[in-house]
Amino acid sequence: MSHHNTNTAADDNSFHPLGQLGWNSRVEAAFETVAPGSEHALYPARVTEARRGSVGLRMPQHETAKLSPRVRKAAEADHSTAPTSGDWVAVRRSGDAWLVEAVLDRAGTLVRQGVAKDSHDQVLAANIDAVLICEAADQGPNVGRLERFLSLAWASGATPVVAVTKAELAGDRLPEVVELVETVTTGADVHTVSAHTGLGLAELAARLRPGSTWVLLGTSGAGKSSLLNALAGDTVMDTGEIRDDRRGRHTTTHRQLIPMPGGALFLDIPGVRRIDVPGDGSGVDRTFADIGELAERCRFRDCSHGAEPGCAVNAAVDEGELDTRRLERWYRLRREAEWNRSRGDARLRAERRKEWKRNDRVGREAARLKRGF
Ligand SMILES: Nc1nc2c(ncn2[C@@H]2O[C@H](COP(=O)(O)OP(=O)(O)OP(=O)(O)O)[C@@H](O)[C@H]2O)c(=O)[nH]1
Ligand SMILES: [Mg+2]
Ligand SMILES: [Zn+2]
Repeated sequence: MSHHNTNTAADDNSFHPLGQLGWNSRVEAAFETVAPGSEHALYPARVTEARRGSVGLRMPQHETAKLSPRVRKAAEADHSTAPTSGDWVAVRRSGDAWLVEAVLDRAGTLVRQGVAKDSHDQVLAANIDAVLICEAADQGPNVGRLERFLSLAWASGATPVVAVTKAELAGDRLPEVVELVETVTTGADVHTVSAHTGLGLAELAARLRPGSTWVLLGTSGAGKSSLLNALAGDTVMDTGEIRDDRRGRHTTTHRQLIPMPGGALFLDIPGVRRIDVPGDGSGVDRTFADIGELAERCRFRDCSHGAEPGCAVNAAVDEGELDTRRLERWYRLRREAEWNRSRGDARLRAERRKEWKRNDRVGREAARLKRGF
């Protein structure tokens, strides 16, 4: 069993008014870095949903806040700095409205790589402790997709947990499905659940510690919202019939942070179809830790697992311990992570160039004004 380590007994926040929302000493310290220097009285709040130019908050009562000009401008320049679900923010009163003055330092962010040429990464969720990856038992499983979700989750810094959902629909195939899932989930616990029959719910619920923040990840129709409702014992999210996963067919349409009866928080997000592995390859490395361990036993430090003698990776393939298809997917995801990193670097370079040009222009303008012509 792997466990995330926030909110230990030494960090008991159940007495704090924001404790129900995941307030802890780390967040408190982050708040202390912005609060004292401000000319306004600032209050901490947690973002439950992000909208255009505003956010839904809990502090702990429900409020809506607009973004201050500074936060808005920063978000326009780099969308990944915009307050997102799960973020802790500092707000102030302005007339009869609330204004977000600062987004506090984040821990554990689920980041989706920008897919368009010049697009920024999208922060799907901030300050998360665990990622619950949902894969329906009756549709596969799709191991390649699971590996992508796992790479994304590991890169977030949070603990991935896998839920094989709709277990009762797999019938006799269930053991086979779970076994297949377990061949690709090195280091992550797998729970077999059914929102309809209640299978495995108590075991999963036992892992949801008060004040911890979980995010649900899976394709549309994987049963994320249904699982959430079943764990809550109540309808907290709408669920929908499975459609053919075309555009605009998602039942959950926006991200929302939902407190659960046991004190954990869940972020339900719309199904994700396309997962680009993050340029930071650490997520891929963790996902394929089994192959990484083999590679350490290769005779040569820089073994390419090609035709070299003493290659432990190839030996494992020969002995039937490692599936060549998994090995190929590892190569592919590593290449993709590298490509995404270089693309991110290229975008950063282009932006920096733009910034220099702008500064240049501003400098020339200032010099011109000084000269008086
Ligand atoms: N038989 C069975 N059906 C389930 C189970 N869990 C969910 N479903 C069905 O699967 C469909 C999709 O479920 P949702 O919970 O809406 O899926 P979702 O992952 O939230 O989908 P999006 O919000 O579109 O991302 C619904 O018709 C559910 O009734 C289950 O345990 N058993
Ligand atoms: Mg949903
Ligand atoms: Zn090798």
